[in-house]
Amino acid sequence: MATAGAVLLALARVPAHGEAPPSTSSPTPQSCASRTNGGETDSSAPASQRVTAADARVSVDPRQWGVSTRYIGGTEGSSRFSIEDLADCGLNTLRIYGDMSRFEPLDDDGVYGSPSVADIKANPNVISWQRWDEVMDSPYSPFVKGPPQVTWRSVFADLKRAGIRTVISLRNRDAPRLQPAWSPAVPATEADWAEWWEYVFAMAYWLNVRNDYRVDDFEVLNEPDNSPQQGWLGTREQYCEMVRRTKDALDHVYQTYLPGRAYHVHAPVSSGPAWVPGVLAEAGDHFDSLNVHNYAWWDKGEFVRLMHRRLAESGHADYPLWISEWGTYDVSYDELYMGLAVVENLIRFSQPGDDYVYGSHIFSFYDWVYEGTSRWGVVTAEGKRHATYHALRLAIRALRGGKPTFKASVDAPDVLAMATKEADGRINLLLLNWSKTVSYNVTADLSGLLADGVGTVRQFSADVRDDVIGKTAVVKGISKLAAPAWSAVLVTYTKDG
Ligand SMILES: [Ca+2]
Repeated sequence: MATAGAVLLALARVPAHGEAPPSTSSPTPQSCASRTNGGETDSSAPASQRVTAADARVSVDPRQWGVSTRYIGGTEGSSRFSIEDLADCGLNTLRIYGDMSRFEPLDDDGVYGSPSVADIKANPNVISWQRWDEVMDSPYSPFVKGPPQVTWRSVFADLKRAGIRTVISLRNRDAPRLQPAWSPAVPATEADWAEWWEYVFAMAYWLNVRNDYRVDDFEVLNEPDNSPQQGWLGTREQYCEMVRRTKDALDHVYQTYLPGRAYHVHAPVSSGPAWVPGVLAEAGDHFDSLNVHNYAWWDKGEFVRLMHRRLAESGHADYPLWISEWGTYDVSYDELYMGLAVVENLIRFSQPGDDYVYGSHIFSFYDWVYEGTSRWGVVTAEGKRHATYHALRLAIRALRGGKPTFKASVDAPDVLAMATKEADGRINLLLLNWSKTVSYNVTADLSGLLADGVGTVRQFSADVRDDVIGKTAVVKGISKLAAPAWSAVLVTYTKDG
């Protein structure tokens, strides 16, 4: 039996995400911002002299377009956990790797293949809950610099208290070490399946029946198509059986102990689109949320639209789409243009129809620190908040939570805009100026939504990090504001009086 310290050491060396960079390298910001029409300028001149001014007009359609993306969040990092960061940023979802190496590093009763599904159904206390309590009361891990008082239990409790929806990725083997060794890489025998069924049952039961942490979203594995890097060594067909067995265990927990409570099975959690049609065809009725990863942050929604087409083709058009890893791990989140790219993607996620994304997790919210190398997180291991943190927070203010959206047409191809409405009637106008060389003087026509009022202006740019920079009036529906080169601007309007 390993000591707790040995277990922690082992866990600390296991990244839940793989080491390989995306197969497609990131483009330069210039190619990303293909809308830029600022023209060629003398690049030898100081930046401040290269920016020119132009006028732009934004017209907001007062008819509701749709609702904004519901959930905006991050995948955990290996280096830190602070509920203050998550709450300050405004995340309302966090994705956690629910690896067996973390929660059942050793077979909890020491008898392989036991307890059986029938045993558990007859009496859930055949599971050694004392062992599960010990794991959940141990420090959150893999954990490089965190305080020991942050335990799995405190993480789940903090997330619930903060209203953050936890999505947990259930995984039999982690990556790239394929641990724990006692768990089969690909379940095949009834004993193998009994252990997996017990694991799924125990996670859901411990989180929601034995305790009340409200973790109701379960991913079946992480990037099973990315083999062997992400731990799954089976075929797509074997993965589909994994989905069916996982759902069966979750169905039993919720139907028996939490009748009427909603829960969600996410699949295929793939690294790309290849497995999506097959998994939808073979196991599409055994999950209810399409969950995929996409690191092509420059693709202008192409991947998301493909996923909606696949859902429609398989007869599952009503399934919510989650992108449980997106962003970059070869560009620093401290780059201004990554912040702008995050705003652009979240605006696109909030567009209706085939552009819509129900929930998303940036990879990774915190740095990955793995054997001396660091991946770029939105927040560093030391708690430094990169530029993208502030861009994300600005976008979250406007877009989080399924707010009514309003289409905003812009006559400048560099500028993307969208309006949303708060429950209390305030109107948000979010603008993104992708031009590095043109600063826009924007005339926004909000007349269908608001006659007279005042707007509080926030900005994200080279000089401003989601700070309030002033106010602007709305007079007869018209509001004037500035969108500097390479900026995102959020104006929140209230009616006079
Ligand atoms: Ca066992």
